[in-house]
Amino acid sequence: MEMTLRWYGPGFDPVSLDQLRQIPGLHGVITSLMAKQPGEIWALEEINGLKAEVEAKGLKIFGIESVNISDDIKIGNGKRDEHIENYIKTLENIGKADIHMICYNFMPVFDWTRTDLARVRKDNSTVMAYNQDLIDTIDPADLRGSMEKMANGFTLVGWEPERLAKLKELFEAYKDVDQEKLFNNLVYFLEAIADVCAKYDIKMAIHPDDPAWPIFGLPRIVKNKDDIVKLLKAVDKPHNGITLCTGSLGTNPNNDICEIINAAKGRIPFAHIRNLKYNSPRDFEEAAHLSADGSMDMYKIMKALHDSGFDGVIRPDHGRMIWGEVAVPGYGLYDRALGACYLNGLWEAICKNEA
Ligand code: CS2
Ligand code: MN
Repeated sequence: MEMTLRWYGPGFDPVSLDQLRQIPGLHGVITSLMAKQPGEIWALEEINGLKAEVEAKGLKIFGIESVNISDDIKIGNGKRDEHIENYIKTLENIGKADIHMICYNFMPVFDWTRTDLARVRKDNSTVMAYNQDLIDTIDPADLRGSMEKMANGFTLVGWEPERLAKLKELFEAYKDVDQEKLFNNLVYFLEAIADVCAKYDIKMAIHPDDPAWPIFGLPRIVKNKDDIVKLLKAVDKPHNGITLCTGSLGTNPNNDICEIINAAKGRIPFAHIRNLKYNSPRDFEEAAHLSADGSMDMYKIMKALHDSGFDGVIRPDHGRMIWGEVAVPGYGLYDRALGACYLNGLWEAICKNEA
């Protein structure tokens, strides 16, 4: 298992590699070329430039999160095949740069969705939160505006201004895309990239839906164990894997994370481990990674991962904003560093207890 943290890259992340490299047990990062638009080719030089920056600090790139999938590929229209061709060229270059894991998502329009990016807790730290009543009443365009206002001036992944400036057209473009069509488009994409992934030993790790149910009438197809098993069977090839994101799948308390781990055994190259707290069936908020701070049992999850033979990459996912830090919401240094150390501690205890 390799413990990593996400680093948004130069110019996009107030957290530095110099800070990350001082987290004990951290040997690398998950990163991306944040300025690239979905559908563009990533040149080998650009990837090697990012790699050189990370390696100059004694760290390694253990994966890319993300090479985003264009809406044309998700909808299955217009430039789909051109964008898939470009994606294949990008995968070739990522493979040539000796990087072998990509986290991506197939959520229509929005990536993870929250209604509050800085809900104040009793300890005066802040967390991201979700309230279904608000989602049921807010216009998506207003949600976009409020997310941008709460984002501390940072670009939120999946909420890129360029893409969401065309929000009305996007919803129009997806109007005939139901779950089945979205799923078939995902299979089409995964089959098209199978050869290049085999050639360069690249594992694609699809990120689950967050929250794990359809929102604004948009279909979502990576919500639970059945969805995941169906996808892994539909393209039963080594490159087709999942990102086990406990905080995304965990938004639905009916999702048994340990059961999902066992159902996807051997097909989990990447895991986002984070905790959350259910306030009601229609309201949840994020939490510190420590089990007792939220509603999830992080020991049980890490044990299930270990016992499933997991040998992939882990990163602590969204943390609280603590100690007055201002950073990309969910991606402050301090609480993710605390999370990385806690998760490493759990892992060490599980491994030594097995010995
Ligand atoms: C991330 C996702 O911040 C997060 O919740 O886990 O945005 C993830 O990076 C994307 O869905 C992957 O494409
Ligand atoms: Mn995640």
